[in-house]
Amino acid sequence: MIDKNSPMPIYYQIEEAVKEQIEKGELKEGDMVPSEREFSERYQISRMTVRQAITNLVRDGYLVRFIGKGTFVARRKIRQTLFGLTSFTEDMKSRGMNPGSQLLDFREIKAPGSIAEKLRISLGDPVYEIKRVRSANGTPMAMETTYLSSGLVPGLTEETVQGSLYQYVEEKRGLKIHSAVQELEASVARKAESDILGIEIGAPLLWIKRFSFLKDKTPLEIVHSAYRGDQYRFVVEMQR
Ligand code: 16G
Repeated sequence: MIDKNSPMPIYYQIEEAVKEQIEKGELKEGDMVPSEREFSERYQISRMTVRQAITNLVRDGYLVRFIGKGTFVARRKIRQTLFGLTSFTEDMKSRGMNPGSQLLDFREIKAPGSIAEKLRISLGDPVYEIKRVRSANGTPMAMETTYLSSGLVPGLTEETVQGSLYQYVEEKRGLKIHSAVQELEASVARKAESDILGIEIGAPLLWIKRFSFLKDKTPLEIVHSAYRGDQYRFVVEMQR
């Protein structure tokens, strides 16, 4: 499994081997992985190298470490397909998980240029700015900042946005959410995201921007979100 002559660093080879074992089901959720000492003896490599690999696998969400107990295979990441336009609440419920929203900030502001342009409203028109931490069974998964025109979706309250925004838009406002464009970009957590999401500074994040539209192409929302890289895997299906 380890090729000491490979240009790939040894810690990287160990990481790949462990990920492959998890992928193949040879290592299952909750299984204990060998200790640093066992790894280093088995492959005749330094414990420093093993530690580096394990630390990276923990940071990336493949393994979890329990002090005094050992290191175990983590729960599989949430596989989020990008074929349908769903809400966070729907996504979590469809997995039998309990969705949560912690409100960090909720206010009505005058739309700055960039937001006004995307929502196709006038500069300074009122928009809601909503900052929420989204959680699944109590674990923070993502933080989201949402902009919606209050002209289009009036009557939002702190209480509403602690539930499902999409449900409010569709059921209470009678608007039909139709389509969205989404951009994904890799990043790492800085201090603010690490505090809010309960992850380490430098842990992997996926920044997602979603622009969603109603059937007549009226822009509905702009959402900037940071998803935890150790919890999520996004799946896209393509056809040729
Ligand atoms: C998802 C959407 C977000 C939408 C939210 C509504 C992504 C990247 N984002 O989190 O754009 O505002 O769902 O969820 O998927 P809610 O109806 O539970 O409030």
